[in-house]
Amino acid sequence: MPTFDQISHQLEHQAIEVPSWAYGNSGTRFKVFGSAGTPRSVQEKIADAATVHRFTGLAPKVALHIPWDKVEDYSALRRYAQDQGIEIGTINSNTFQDDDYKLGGLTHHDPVIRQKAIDHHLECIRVMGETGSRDLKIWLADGSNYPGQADIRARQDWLAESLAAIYEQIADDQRLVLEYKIFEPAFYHMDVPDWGTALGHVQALGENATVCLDTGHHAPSTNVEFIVAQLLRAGKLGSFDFNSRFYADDDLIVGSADPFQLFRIMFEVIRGGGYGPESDVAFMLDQCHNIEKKIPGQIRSVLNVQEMTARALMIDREALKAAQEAGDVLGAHEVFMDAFYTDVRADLAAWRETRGLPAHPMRAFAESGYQEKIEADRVGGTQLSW
Ligand code: RM4
Ligand code: MN
Repeated sequence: MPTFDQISHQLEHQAIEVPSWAYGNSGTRFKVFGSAGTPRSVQEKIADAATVHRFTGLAPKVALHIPWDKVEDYSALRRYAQDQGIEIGTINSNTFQDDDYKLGGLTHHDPVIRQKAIDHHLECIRVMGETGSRDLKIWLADGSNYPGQADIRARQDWLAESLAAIYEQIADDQRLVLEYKIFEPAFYHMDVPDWGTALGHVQALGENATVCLDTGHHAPSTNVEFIVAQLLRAGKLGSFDFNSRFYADDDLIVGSADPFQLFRIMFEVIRGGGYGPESDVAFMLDQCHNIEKKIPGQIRSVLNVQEMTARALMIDREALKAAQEAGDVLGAHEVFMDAFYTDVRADLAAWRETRGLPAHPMRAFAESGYQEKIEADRVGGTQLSW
């Protein structure tokens, strides 16, 4: 097995995009708990995101959500982010909170509503021009609750038309990234429920259209790393929305519910060429911190990704291949598990120090006084993430 020192240079390529909404208050349909220090503006969310980057060196970009992060001057917002030491990443559209979208947005039976939803995406593309963002990520809440309620077939045709109208405005250096989700908020059918549907649509659009894999958006026991392998093989894995789940779309800290799954995903990413300077896969978090503190929650998350990436990089690929080709079932499995069971935390701490970062980012943040400062300063921060 390679040593940590043999793989550590590859960790320099790691860049994770944090979501602006992770810093706002969030909750379940039962309760949103307020928290001290909550950002009162998008600038304060960006400042918190930049703090995660300062303590970890892992999070150079923050993803925004429109209209949650709407401002007058996006060029100024871009400069603000740069002054804080980060860039603005993916722009996420939102067609799930306007009454007009009750029965759908891009897939609505009424062309007037469809056009409204298309126009929202065109606005997002204009925002991207000013923020310097590459990716427009589209997640649709569209679907139906009762059999017979909607023409599920016609809605696919409307979706294809709507997406084509949006894609037309995507510049050569931009991408449209389509996210899928098995259920919720619609319970009978979703218009983009799975990676096959998403892949079909983005393949019809063209080269700059790809799929976003949100790790919380599958049926229980789905083999997510197999989907990773398939999308990479098709050249269509655009981005991840990382989070963990026990039951449905729980949006918990990535790597907390099932670190082994994160390891398996990172292995397929590396195996499939999705990791490193040549890859254009965006590694985003899509999480909510309902009861824990938000900034430490995000720091923990990016560290979890780093840890499982390091372990996945340590798989002895040659030994694995040899065992596979010899038909050595348990030998191959052992090579795989050897890397998974290797504790890299001390090595990572030492490596961080060589790069001028705190060895223990969680501890360093706790001791920095940042949390106390925002709790004292940001009085009245009720900024909801939705
Ligand atoms: C959705 C989906 C999107 C995210 C919103 C907040 O479930 O995962 O990616 O933008 O939540
Ligand atoms: Mn998501």
